[in-house]
Amino acid sequence: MKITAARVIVCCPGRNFVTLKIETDEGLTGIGDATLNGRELSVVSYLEEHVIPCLIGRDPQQIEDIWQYLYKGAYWRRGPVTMTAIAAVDTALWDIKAKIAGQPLYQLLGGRSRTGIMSYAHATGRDTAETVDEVLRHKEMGYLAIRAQSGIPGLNKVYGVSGNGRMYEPADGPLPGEHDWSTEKYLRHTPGLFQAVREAVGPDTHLLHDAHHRLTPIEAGRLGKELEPFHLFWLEDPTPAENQEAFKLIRHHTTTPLAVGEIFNTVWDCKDLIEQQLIDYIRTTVTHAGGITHLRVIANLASLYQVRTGCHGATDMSPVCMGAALHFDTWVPNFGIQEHMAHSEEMLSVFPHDWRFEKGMLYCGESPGHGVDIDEKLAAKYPYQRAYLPVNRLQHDGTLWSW
Ligand code: KDG
Ligand code: MG
Repeated sequence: MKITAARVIVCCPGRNFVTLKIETDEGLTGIGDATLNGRELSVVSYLEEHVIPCLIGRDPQQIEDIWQYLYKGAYWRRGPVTMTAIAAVDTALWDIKAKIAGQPLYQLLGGRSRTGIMSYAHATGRDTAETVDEVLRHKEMGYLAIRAQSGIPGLNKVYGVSGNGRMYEPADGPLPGEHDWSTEKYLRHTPGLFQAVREAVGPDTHLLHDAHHRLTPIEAGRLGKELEPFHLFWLEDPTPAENQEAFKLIRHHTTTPLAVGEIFNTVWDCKDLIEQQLIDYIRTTVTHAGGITHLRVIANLASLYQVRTGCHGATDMSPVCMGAALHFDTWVPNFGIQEHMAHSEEMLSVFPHDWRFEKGMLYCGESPGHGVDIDEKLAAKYPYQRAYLPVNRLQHDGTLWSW
């Protein structure tokens, strides 16, 4: 079998998605998600100019060799653009391999390890009362785990809060929006938010929170400690993780479980965090961490240290990523949880899929491959629109801060 063509499809059914489609001489095709929020066309160019010419004529079944060829063969290793491009190829090739076998993808990974995938929802409100209502609404929907984020008194725009009652979508354009930030205000507000949420929701629902890289290690230690009475499932991205050592300081101060990794792209980004047991959940997912092939390397390392997976599942990865991630989650022995920030109906209509959501659980389908396709005619009706993630500035003096 040979790869005869590969094409990149860019569409914007409410937000931008980049999809790679690989075709073979035997008529089988596979697709992979190549969406890198706010930097979409850099991956398109990487694929079209540098990757696709190297794929033509290769045997699509040699997934590992193609992965190594694209990773080691480029000389320039790692980085979000490279690894997202490799991930798209890898996902499409696993899709093809599973279709050749006539099996759902999870069967090729080692088979089913669980009946369904526990997912967590996003509950957000402009203030504590609204967030509590949203948490209760998601509990009603059957979610066993819910992430709570709320507006902060005195701040205009805050990560995770839509403010207009619509679905939260941080990417807007044509230039980056500006948010303001005050760690003091955030730290004053957040323990009270979780006290109210825990009181309302009861002891059984798992609660999560995303600090979105804004705290210093010692501030993160303080927050983790103050949240301990409310028994969080995890505190996510408490501090930027370029310096993996930083997590030692947080660990010394709190038993609140920590989750990191949605912006990591290889195992090297989390090697020390995992080996030194500085985190509890690793958030890498298929699209940004080199596909199924490399995600498996990360999960296997994590399994040695009782670190569990918590795949990133925001809407800026397409339903193709979700499909592939659910097959991975169905197999991976050290599964923790899967993020589920539901796509809109418009987004889902462009990507016919067989995965489903039912009462807080996600289920991959049983059709051969990863079970997600792209309706190219419909996709063509939604042309690309440039959109940026916002930037963040300290409220009191405008210093640029992590968003
Ligand atoms: O593109 C950025 C989003 O993926 C990110 O802000 C979402 O932090 C996020 C999360 O936990 O889903
Ligand atoms: Mg996050």
